Amino acid sequence: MAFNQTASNLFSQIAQMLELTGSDRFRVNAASKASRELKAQTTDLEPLATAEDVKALTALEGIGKGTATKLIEFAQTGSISEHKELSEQVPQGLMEVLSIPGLGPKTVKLMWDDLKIESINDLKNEIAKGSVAELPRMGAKTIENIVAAIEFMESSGDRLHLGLALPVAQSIVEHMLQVKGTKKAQYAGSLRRGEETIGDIDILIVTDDPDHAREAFTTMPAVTRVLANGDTKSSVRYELSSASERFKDLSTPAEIQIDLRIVPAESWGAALAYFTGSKDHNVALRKLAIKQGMTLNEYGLFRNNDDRDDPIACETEEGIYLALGIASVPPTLRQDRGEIQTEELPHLIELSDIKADLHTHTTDSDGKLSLKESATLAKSRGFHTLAITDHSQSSAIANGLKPDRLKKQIKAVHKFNDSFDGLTVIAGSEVDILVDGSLDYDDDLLNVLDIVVASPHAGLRAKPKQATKRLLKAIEHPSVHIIGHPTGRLIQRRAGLEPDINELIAAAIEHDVALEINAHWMRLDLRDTHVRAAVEAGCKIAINCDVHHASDYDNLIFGVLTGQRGWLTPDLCVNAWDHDTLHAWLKSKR
Ligand code: DGT
Ligand code: CA
Ligand code: CA
Ligand code: ZN
Repeated sequence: MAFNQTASNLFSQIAQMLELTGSDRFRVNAASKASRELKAQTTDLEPLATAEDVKALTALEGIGKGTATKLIEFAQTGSISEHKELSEQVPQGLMEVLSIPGLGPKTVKLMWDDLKIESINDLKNEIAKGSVAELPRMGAKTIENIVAAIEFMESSGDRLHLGLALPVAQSIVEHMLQVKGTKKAQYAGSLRRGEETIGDIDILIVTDDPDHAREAFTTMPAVTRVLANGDTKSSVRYELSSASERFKDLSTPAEIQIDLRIVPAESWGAALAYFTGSKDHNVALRKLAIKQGMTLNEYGLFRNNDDRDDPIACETEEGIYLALGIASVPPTLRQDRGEIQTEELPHLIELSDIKADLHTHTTDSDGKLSLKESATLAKSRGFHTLAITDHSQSSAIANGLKPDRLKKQIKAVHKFNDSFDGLTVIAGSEVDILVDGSLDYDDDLLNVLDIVVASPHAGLRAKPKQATKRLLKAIEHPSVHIIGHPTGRLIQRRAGLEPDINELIAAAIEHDVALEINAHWMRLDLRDTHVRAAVEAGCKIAINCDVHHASDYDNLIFGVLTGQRGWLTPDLCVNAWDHDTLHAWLKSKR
């Protein structure tokens, strides 16, 4: 449902820009309400908007005639004219100023009006001059916080989160495939390897009409600058519709570089292998080739002394691995971490193996989906089990459930499950692991839940030793099935806990607890290297979407890619087990 999400982001930006340009309250509120409503929709609005079906759109809760018209415009033209017009009035740099945590539109407008601040750089200069301190409600502490936030944003680099890069790459591949003459198009690089952040997007194509391809690539609406446009390679800067409101305080670049390479049809496999990398994997492969009297490059694998026009393998990646005498290495394993030396590579987990989500929120805490909406989505994905795990009582901001509310919810979930066919819905909790390692409900209550996911949420700056102790205590608790996002890190934003991961893995095996890969692209925690250690030790792993919004179910792929990078096989992943195996494990802890 990328359409809903992107449209929601556009409306959120419209609201912000209206506010910055001094529009009236009514228009601002209408745009930000539209943004929220779009995000909350459980139906994909793209087909309706494409079909110009105003009636069907306005029949949905929260969508009025005005929003419907703009959605249709967005489906047809890829943009909304109101958004475009406002973008001409509001400097892009000012939107970046607005993305600094702790700065709201009112203050930013004042900075723009009174101090002519139009970028983060301007803001830094004005703070240094002392003029920001003279604005109303600007205490020393507030300014200190702004400076710290800017420093953090600048230090977290300009790599893009996997979950933000993938849809961009997919849409460009689709765009290029539609250009006359294109025979093949595929993204390569770190993105194809499923890395958690992406430096730039690499796209390879085969085409009969290179001029046309270059033209189509360099004139995409989001291109802000053409960096290179040669015979075989074009590079552009590409503007991202900035991260959604939900991730307002997430540091993400405003633009990313995209490289397009036009490769000869006959060396497609060799080029794909070369540009997928990783560099270390390529180096190791080339060494292996040299040892066998061969040369490997982006045009093919050649026997030394042979005719350079007559490669041994070059059309497919598999052909190259085969000719080198090793197993074909899936892109996610190309890290030079033993994949070339391992005779039989594992049968990696795939998206289609996942049959359950065991960590999801509903409107009872901070989720946006009702029990029924979430169950319907889970069922439509072919899942056999869905666990409802709302927040526990200490998570006040997340509207965590007090014991009474939880008891009522358990009954409601069980009753719902009896009436809902084709999916088993179970009652659980994402219970806070408190700072001392104890859990946020008493043992009797935990023990009547069908599933307990225990996660750290607060106190994430603890020292490593204390973090280990805290998490070990939760693992040892007899009612706990899964440790949710074990470190609590947020990629490029918060380091999170740094426990001794090997100790956690050993304890998880001893107490038959699964460690979670949280599939949200902002978390991906456990990270790939932790998964690898867990898998080598034989520890159970869960891959959960931590669903709050309908679109969160789409994050599953990022969890699966992270699992693959950790050599995860379906037998160790509890979400890939069949219904009876999973439920027998859940019950074994009761
Ligand atoms: P990124 O963009 O920083 O997230 O990481 P990659 O891996 O996508 O790196 P990138 O975009 O610089 O290059 C794409 C691939 O091309 C890389 O994974 C391997 C290949 N490649 C690029 N430069 C070299 C090189 O100097 N030597 C070798 N062996 N391979 C290279
Ligand atoms: Ca790259
Ligand atoms: Ca590149
Ligand atoms: Zn959660």
